[in-house]
Amino acid sequence: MTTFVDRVELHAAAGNGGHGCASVHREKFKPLGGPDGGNGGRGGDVTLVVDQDVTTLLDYHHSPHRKATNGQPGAGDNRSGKDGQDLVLPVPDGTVVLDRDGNVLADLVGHGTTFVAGQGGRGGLGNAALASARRKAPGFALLGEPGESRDIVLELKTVADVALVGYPSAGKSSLISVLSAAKPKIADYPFTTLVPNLGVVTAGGTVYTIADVPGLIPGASQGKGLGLEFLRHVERCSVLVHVLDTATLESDRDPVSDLDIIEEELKQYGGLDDRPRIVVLNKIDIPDGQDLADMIRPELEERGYRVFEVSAVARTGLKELSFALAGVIAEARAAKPVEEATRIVIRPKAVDDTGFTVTLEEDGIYRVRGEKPERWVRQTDFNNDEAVGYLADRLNRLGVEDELMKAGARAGDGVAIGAEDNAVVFDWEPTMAAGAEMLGRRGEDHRLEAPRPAAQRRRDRESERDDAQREFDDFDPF
Ligand SMILES: Nc1nc2c(ncn2[C@@H]2O[C@H](COP(=O)(O)OP(=O)(O)OP(=O)(O)O)[C@@H](O)[C@H]2O)c(=O)[nH]1
Ligand SMILES: [Mg+2]
Repeated sequence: MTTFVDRVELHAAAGNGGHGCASVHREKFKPLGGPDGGNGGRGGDVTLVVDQDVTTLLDYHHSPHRKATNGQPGAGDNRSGKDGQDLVLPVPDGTVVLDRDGNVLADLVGHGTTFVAGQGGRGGLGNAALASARRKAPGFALLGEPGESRDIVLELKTVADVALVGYPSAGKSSLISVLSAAKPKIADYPFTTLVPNLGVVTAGGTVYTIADVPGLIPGASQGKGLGLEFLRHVERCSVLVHVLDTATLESDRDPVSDLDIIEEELKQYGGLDDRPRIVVLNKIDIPDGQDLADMIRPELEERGYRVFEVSAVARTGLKELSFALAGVIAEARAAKPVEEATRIVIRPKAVDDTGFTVTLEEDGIYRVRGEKPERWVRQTDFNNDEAVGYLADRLNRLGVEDELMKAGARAGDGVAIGAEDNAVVFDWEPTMAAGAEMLGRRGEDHRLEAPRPAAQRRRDRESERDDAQREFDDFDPF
C-alpha cells in the first residue's frame, strides 16, 4: 500500500552549548594577569516555521534527523565562542506538532508561525565571568549545556475552505486544475492523488482555497484503499463538495450510491456533520453522463443538496460552481470571524521555575529536582575540584542543603540531582552553611573562633549571607 506522507516523525536535536574557557592572561613581565577565559557560545535551536511555499512533509520523511550546530567553546583573551546556527525547518500551513504520545504541542496555522522544537544549550561561562572579589582567579569554567533533543510527530491538516471528496477518478484533481492555477497530477487510474492538492480560487470578490483529498472507497473506514487517514485534511474545511462521476464505467456504481457510500465513510470518521455539503455532477461532456445527471438531479435536490453540473474537461458549469462556493464561504467566515483570525499556538512548558524539590525515595536516596540545580549539575566539570566546590556553593545558596537537612539527610546519605535516568548521584557532605548554626561558610568554622554574643553572631551571619547573595546574583546570569 502506498504510504501517505502527511505524518512524519522528526528527531530534532538542538546544538550543544560551547564550554567556557579557563585561562589566565599572560603578558611579558606580568605573569599573572588575571582570568581571561571567554564564554562558550549558545547552541542553535531547531525551529519549525510555517512557509506557505511548502506543501508537504515529504522532506522530513526522507531525512527525519535534523540537528542544529553546536556553540563554539570560549577561548583565552576573553574571546567568546560563536553561537551555533539555528536550524529553521519550513513546514506547510496547518502542520500539527505532537509528542510521541499523541499530545498536541502546537497547531501551526498562518505563514510565519514558529515553534521551537529543540532549544539550543546555553554556553558555559568562562573563568573571566566567574571571577569575583572573593574568587579572584577561578581555575575552572562552566560546561556548555547539551542541546534539547526531542522526538516529535508532524501531522498535516490542510487549511482549505473547500474540500473535494469522492471516489477515485471522479475528477477531483481535474476540478482543482480548472478552478484554480494549481496543476495537480491527473490520470485515469485510481489513487492518482496521494497527498492533498491545494488551489486558490477568486470568485465574486472572495478568495478561497480548495483542496482535494485522495479518493475514498467503500470500507475506507476499515482501512481499504488509502483508508480514512487523510480525512483529517477535511477537518478544517468549511464546505464539503461531493464530486460525483456521472460517466463511470463500473457497472455496480452510480452517482447516488457513490454519494451514500462516501457519506457513510464520513460518518465513520466523525465530526463533519455540521459542514455544509454541495454536490457536483462531473463529466457531463460525455452524453451518457449528461443523461444520468438529468435523471438523478431531482432526487438529490429533494434530499436538500445544491447540485451543480460541470465538466472539468469541457470547462462548463465552473463559474456557477465557483461563485456558489464563494457565497457559502463568505457566510461561513462571517459566522465565525474570531476563530478565523486567532492562531492558537500551544507551547510546551517554558516555565523557568526557580524552585526545587527534595524527596526521600524508597532506596534511601534523596532526590533533588528543579530547573536550576539540574542545570548547574550539567554545567559542572566533575574532574575539577574547584568547579565542584562552586556547584556546592550554588546549591547551598539556593537552599538545597537546608532542604536536605530538613528532609532528614545526614552526612554520607546518597543524594541524586536530576531525573531517574539522568541524575548525578553523590554522597552528601554537609560542608557548608547548611544549618548555619553549626558550620560557617566554606573555609570558616565558628568552632575555631572566639565565642561571640548571639546577637553579634546573627548580624555576622546575615551580612555574610547578604555578601553571598550579592556574589550569587552577580555571577549567575541565568
Ligand atoms: N470526460 C471527462 N473526463 C474527465 C473529467 N474530469 C476528469 N476526467 C478524467 O477522469 C480521470 C480522473 O481524473 P482525476 O482528476 O485524476 O480524478 P481524481 O478524482 O483526482 O482521482 P484520484 O486522485 O485517483 O482520487 C482522468 O482521466 C480525467 O481526465 C470530465 O469532466 N470529463
Ligand atoms: Mg486526484
